[in-house]
Amino acid sequence: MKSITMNTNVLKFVDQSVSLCKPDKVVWIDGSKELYDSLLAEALKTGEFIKLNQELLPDCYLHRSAVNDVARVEGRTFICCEQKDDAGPTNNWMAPAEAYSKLEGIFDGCMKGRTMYVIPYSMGKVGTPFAKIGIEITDSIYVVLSMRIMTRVGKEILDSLGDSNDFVRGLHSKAELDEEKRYICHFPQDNAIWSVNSGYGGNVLLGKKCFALRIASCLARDEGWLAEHMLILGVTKPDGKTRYICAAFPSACGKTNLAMLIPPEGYRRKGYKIETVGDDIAWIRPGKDGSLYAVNPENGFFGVAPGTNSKSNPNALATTKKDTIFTNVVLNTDDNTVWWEGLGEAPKHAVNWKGQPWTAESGEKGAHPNSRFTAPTVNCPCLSDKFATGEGVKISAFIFGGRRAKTVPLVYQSRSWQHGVFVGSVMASETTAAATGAVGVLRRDPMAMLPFCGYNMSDYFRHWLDMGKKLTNAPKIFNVNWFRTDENGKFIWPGFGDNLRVLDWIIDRCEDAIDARETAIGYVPYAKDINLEGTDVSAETLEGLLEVDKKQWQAEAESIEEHYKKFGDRLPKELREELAGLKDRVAD
Ligand code: GTP
Ligand code: SPV
Ligand code: MN
Repeated sequence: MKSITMNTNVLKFVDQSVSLCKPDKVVWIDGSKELYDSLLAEALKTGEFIKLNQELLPDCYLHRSAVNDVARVEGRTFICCEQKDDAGPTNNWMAPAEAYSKLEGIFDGCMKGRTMYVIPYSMGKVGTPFAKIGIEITDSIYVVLSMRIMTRVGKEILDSLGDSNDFVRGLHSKAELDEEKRYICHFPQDNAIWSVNSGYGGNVLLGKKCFALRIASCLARDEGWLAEHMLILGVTKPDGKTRYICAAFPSACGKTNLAMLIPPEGYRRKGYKIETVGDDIAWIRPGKDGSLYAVNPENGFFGVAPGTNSKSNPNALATTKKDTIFTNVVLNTDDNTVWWEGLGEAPKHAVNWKGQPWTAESGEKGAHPNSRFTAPTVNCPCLSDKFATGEGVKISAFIFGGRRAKTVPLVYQSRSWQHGVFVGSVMASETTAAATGAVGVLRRDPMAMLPFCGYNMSDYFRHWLDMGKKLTNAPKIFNVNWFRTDENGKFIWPGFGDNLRVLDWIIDRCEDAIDARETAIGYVPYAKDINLEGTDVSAETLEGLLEVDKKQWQAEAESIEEHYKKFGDRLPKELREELAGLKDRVAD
């Protein structure tokens, strides 16, 4: 097929990839429906896609990944810059020359007998100051059809690129799906990403974590903005004014849910509204007025399926009713629809995520815990108008948070921007199924960026500190924890829609409308200021959720000290001062 651009930089990139991968043919993804339809037909023929009930789920398909390929592989993800120190202590590092030569060996001839697809795409709305272009080369139809949902794809992207060389070069091949030869390599100095031997979303939809976070975090450092693992939501209060909030929680810790929350009945009656701008990634730039403005650079949601239901997240469920690709969920063979744990009664006749006959009585999970839906943003019933315009929304608050069974209260406000950066830098969470490895182990995940920061995390903290200094109207910084558990291991706080009760307090704090209790760790709400009307949470339980236990925080400070050790001298001294301050305040 003929190329659809005259851009010599793009043509050269494609030529080089063809020489290396040796595909039988090359197909340029021009964005036309005819082309997508023919690829879909092929995927249905080979079994890569399964057509679902088109009356109940129009244009929805099921895909199953290989059983050894169901999540991001952090151990095989590399930052390939010249100096190991520039990748820092939290990233795997390989020298660029070594990485290129190792991966060239694997890519060599990997597309023989296959078709190479060239996907021009944009992160951010084309023509806005936020937008950045990528080209992903792949041999996977799943990737093509998923990128169509997750990003803006087509010939118009190449038209907008003109003859520029300013695009991120992404090369992906499923190759043999061999775990031992699986590599996700990032080359910040070349704006390049090479991913091989995986077919799982986070490893292969290169616009997402690879570009929009790992590569973009490097661009953001150099250009004076922030690329963050954050949702963006708007809260409209009864006064009619919308305030926007960005929140960073680690993978599978509640971003999509918070971004789409439905206000509790009492709040709805009073006129509260929630709108979603983004559920996973925020690109944030300072405006002339000294405030920060955020956009969601994606065009779709790649959301966790298990736990999504008409009570926990009806907006997400509605979003997946058409034009959606489901990965690794259960197939209900009675009516050819999908199911996952938490959706309600299990189907009588079904096939599990591995493609085997399955019933709930087996005691095994039917859907993989990291099974996902890939759905267009426009399907979301509560999507913000600001998404379509692509203009940044002014951010009032940043929220950090994670899964903490103990120690961390429901919410607290940092003492200053610098203290807020400290709070983000020491964030910790119990691990989830979103990455391979043990689940439920407490690990420090600064700003939810541990697996996604494309450079030395000490420099990233420095960048955050510096950004704050340039802002005259910086967002206030908070920390939340929806996941405190009781003595039976049950979550104490109802969460989901009820999290608006906490957002409400946060907004009041941003507007200096309410007092708070100063504690050793920051400002905590007076229990009377969290509205519990319509919940079954007692005032006493809330007191417990807001408690700051000095003994626990002494241990926490010790653990933070350990965490900071690995950064050595490169850690900004301001953060060490913040730790010293915390230690002082929690001392007996
Ligand atoms: P990634 O897409 O991996 O970045 O995940 P995410 O941060 O968007 O997480 P998501 O909203 O998909 O939630 C992950 C899991 O956390 C789901 O099983 C949810 O049901 C659960 N969850 C989300 N919000 C809450 C909450 O407020 N309380 C409790 N207890 N669980 C929650
Ligand atoms: C996450 O793990 O944070 C996700 C899913 O949002 S993935 O695209 O796999 O990174
Ligand atoms: Mn995520």
